[in-house]
Amino acid sequence: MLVKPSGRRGLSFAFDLIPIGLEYIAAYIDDMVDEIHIVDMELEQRNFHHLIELYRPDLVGITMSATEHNEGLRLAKIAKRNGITTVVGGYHPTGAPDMMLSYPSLDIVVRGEGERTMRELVEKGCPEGVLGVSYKKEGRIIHNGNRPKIEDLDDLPFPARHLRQYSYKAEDRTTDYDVLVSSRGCQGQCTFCCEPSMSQGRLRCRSPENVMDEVLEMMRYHEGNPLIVIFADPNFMGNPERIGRLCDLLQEHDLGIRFSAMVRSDYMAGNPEIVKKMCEAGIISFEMGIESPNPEDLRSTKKGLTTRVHREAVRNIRENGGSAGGTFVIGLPDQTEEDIRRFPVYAKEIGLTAAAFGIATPFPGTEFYEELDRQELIFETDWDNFDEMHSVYGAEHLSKEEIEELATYCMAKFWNVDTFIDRARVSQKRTNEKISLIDFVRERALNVLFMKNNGMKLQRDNFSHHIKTFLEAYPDDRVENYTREVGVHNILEVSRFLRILGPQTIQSTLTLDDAIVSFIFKTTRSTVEYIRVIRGRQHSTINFDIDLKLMSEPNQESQMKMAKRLIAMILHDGSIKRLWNTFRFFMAVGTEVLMWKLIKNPQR
Ligand code: B12
Ligand code: SF4
Repeated sequence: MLVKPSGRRGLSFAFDLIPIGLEYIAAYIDDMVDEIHIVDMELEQRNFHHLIELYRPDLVGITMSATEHNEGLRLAKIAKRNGITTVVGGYHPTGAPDMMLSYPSLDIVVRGEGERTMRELVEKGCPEGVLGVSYKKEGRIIHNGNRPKIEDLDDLPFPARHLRQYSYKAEDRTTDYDVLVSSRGCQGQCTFCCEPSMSQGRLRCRSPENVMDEVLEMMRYHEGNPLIVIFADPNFMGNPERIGRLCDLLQEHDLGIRFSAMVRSDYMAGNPEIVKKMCEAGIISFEMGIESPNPEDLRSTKKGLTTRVHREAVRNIRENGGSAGGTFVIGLPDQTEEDIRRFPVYAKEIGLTAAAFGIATPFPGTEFYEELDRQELIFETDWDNFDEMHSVYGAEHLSKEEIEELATYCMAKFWNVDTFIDRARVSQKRTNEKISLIDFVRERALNVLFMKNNGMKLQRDNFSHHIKTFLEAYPDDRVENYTREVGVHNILEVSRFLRILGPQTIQSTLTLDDAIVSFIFKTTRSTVEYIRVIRGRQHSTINFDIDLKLMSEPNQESQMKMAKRLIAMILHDGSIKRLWNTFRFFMAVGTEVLMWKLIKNPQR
């Protein structure tokens, strides 16, 4: 029984995480075991005791990242109590085999790539002499030698999707989602990343033909449903010629899949023609480790990039209508508040259309961990918090609370209205179409939900405080300047909406205690003149007030309270003119929703 522990963290609040490593292992040993089951406790409805009873496994293998440490151990204990041998693998156990084996519930750690090691382990029935394994014998920990890497990845069977018991969904929770690994490893040496210890700075690639065969198999598995696929390669563009060939194959088949990939910005900057090809072949969403605008950070983390490269990479992606996403690492030992506040500004300046600001986290096995551990600076003992959203070690100039607040500040400063409009504007280059108002609003609702889930899970105790930080960061002159310049009506399909609505100044005010932020939408019969985000309020013709206190108490009662307040507020300012304006607003929204439904589902 191969198990992925539960515990969504960070990005996996946006979409389900697929335990592709376990599917690779299952495919590799499928022919030599009587039965094999892959259990994903995130999506599993039955409890673990029940599954143990049901499948009665001889061996339980658990995949683990740091944030799955606690939950993984809990499952291992249950397995052990039932007399089952337990094996763990993945980035976290590979980085800390001794620590893992200090737990009585864990018998064996598989370090690095798991396929061949697991096969040999199952074949032999004991860990002795199996390369890539650490285990306990007579109270001592034994580390067998490292297993050489699989040189020809085309030799591997495709991951055992046929054993999947769950339906994995993308951000919208309706579109099918899958993961594809077209290469392993990365030539990079970044001090905070687990890849250097996992793959020793080497990149190994599958042939484009072999990858294409898996794409076709994947299409059959998803029965032609709309599909979003993440290339889980740590460094997808590590061999640009190979990607060029893969794009040719993808274009020949024209399957309509939307792909996203994690790439290094130097490869994106240096290969504009391949970037163009990728966008044409459906690889349209990119995540780059930008890390910092500060050359000193790029040097100390051994990232090996320059800010010139950042800009060129983003330009190449934008020109082709792709989504240019960047991740930043905040809270490095000597960063100051001033340094970090520059991050979201820089992200906008270079033109990123998506950004995430992760808190520097020392994962076992990384150079960063070794250094901080040597200096005894790591104070966090709960592995749940090693999620790049919590500060876990003592930095020089900033406290834990300050760093976590700065992460929220960066998110708010970047993810403002102008960024959302800019994303739509860039994708228009590829589609040549305006985005429907309802699609745009639905996407924003998903973003808000993601931030809310993430925030509430991570900052349970001081969620309100973080909302306040968010509100304080939000007012920004850039929004008005940008929306005046580009004209929102040129990007979103709002002509019918504006005709019904007419000239208005719509104000939506968010409050939390004394923090007040208003969003103002100034419309004419055919244009959105501007969107403005200000502290406080201004004169308006239509007004909506939302008290965020109710949002931080997430229960049905508060939702009811919110609805009642909304109605009271609409009726409160009794002037006939205002009521009429508000009525027009709802008429315009209602018409858009109706038309959207008719277009999406014409037979109704
Ligand atoms: C792709 C990826 C993602 C994708 C996942 C897509 C999916 N699967 O659906 C996305 C973007 C969603 C993601 C999210 C996150 N990720 Co991530 N991600 C990666 C990446 C790039 C590759 C992982 C991968 O798929 N490898 C390919 C597969 C085939 O390998 P594998 O799973 O490791 O399995 C092999 C071996 O490890 C081993 N093995 C694994 N499990 C087991 C179990 C047994 C029993 C055995 C025998 C062997 C074994 O055998 C497998 C086959 O060879 C890595 C590495 C990197 N350089 O960045 C980070 C990495 C795994 N992610 C990391 C982090 C921190 C995160 C986030 C917390 C980031 C965030 N703040 O949001 C979230 C985690 C969400 C969660 N846990 O809830 C860290 C984990 C660090 C750690 N030690 O725990 C890594 C290592 C990056 C880093 N910082 O170095 N991630
Ligand atoms: S470039 Fe990315 S995957 Fe490679 S070592 Fe650096 S952070 Fe890790």
